[in-house]
Amino acid sequence: MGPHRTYRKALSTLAAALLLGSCGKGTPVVYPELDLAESALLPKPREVEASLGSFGLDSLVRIEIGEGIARDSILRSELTRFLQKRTGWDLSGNFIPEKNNLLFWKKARKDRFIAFRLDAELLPDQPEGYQLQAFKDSILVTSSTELGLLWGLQTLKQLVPWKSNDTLAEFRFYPIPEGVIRDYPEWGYRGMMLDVSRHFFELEEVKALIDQLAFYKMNRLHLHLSDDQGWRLEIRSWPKLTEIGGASEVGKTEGGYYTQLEFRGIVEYARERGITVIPEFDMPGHTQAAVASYPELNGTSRPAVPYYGTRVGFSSLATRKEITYTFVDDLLSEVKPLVDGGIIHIGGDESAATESGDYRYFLNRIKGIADQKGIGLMGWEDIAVADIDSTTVAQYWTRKKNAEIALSKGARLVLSPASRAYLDMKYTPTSRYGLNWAGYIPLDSAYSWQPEKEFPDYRKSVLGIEAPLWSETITQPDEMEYLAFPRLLAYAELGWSDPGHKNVDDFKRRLVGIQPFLEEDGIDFFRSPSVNWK
Ligand code: TNX
Repeated sequence: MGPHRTYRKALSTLAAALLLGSCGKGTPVVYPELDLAESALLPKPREVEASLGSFGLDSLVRIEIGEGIARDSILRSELTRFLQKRTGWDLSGNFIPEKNNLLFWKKARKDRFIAFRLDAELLPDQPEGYQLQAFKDSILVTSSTELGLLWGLQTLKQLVPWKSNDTLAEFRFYPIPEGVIRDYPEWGYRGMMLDVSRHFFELEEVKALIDQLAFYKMNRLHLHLSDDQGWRLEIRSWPKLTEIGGASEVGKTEGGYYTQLEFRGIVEYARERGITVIPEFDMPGHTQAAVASYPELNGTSRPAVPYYGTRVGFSSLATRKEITYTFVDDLLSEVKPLVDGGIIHIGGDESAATESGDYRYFLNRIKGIADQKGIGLMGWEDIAVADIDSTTVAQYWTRKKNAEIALSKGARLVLSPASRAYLDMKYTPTSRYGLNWAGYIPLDSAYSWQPEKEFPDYRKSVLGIEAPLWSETITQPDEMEYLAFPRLLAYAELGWSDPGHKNVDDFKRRLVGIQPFLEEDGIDFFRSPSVNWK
């Protein structure tokens, strides 16, 4: 079938024709004909085959988390929590095999169940792919991986209607459209960055953001943990980083930091939900908070005092002093286990106060230390001038030339061009928050970005996309949400969906369908004027 598959139109949600089914006691029940292709799924799945009919989700449904699934408990708890929220039913006792809830198993439906199962044959080349089959009597979510099952769960959540059907049967049920979804992502790296340095965001606020990212199948959270205005992660061998550097933020309001235990909590919370956290420590520039904490690290003649403004490019580590490399070594040693040996981002952008030879020298020294520790580095595209290699990821944000140099050295790219992907750019000149140095990014132009067109041979050279949210102008969650939503959903779709299926009107239709989720979660999204919000 061609790229525009059978998205059947015209069948309204509660179609006129009804099918006959039966409830446990034999009373005839009619299940409505629903069209899966009309569902407001975001990001848009690859393939949807609608077959008219529905699965009736009721309080007696059995739920199975298949054998050998290590993420059993997160699948269970996420599903139970979600269904409780949506239906009011506590279905925690409905899981197979039966435990101590004999009462339920006496009544339980023999004819209907929801199952999550591993199947090595299912899209074996797509490590995040999954299939969701909805039949009259069962919903089967299958994947060759546990990640795939998590993404399948998010899709299932988006399929449960907001209201039960109270007219078609004597009991309450939620009809889920019948059909098959086969789905997998376009890119392996689908990220967002949050700058917690310019303004600090609390632990619970970051976790709430992780829930949002997971719901839209995004799988990377890059945390910008240090900059001129604040140092946000406890480093035990350099305690003043957070004692002094953790106290400041833009505008001189109260800063903050995460203890290693708290940060580890964020990493684990994210990982359970399919998201990898990438910690960034920006160096050798953007380091005023570090040098204010340890003046011996100061590489400029500027006083080593805290900074509360929003300028960039004035600070630098002392690139020719050995103490700086002791610092970097200690830092990487402490952070590596916190992210289970995953990628560490070392910034490297806008080091205008570092002489260019010193900049290269510094980066090459860091690269050596990282290699020796077996750490893969990521950095802003500026790092292309150093001796980077195929273990390095360069993040393209403004100069294509640099990104091309990085590629020529074997590095791979994550794409975040500021004029297309920066969540801190205002929507329009009247936006309440945000900057405009890279232009304005209304929702439609965010969605119209074509990351696959940025570099030739992109499947080899590009890992994916990331939408960074710098926090100079935002101090708390509602302000963060105003800039991030709804554009984040456009980036989620660019990261996941087939570019050949792209259609801005259809995207906006589905966005309106998703609106109740945003409202339920209290997300203060910007009412982009081009969308017919409810
Ligand atoms: C540029 S993007 C920066 C940040 C600012 C941002 C504001 C990048 C690598 N550096 O320091 O916060 O612009 O949009």
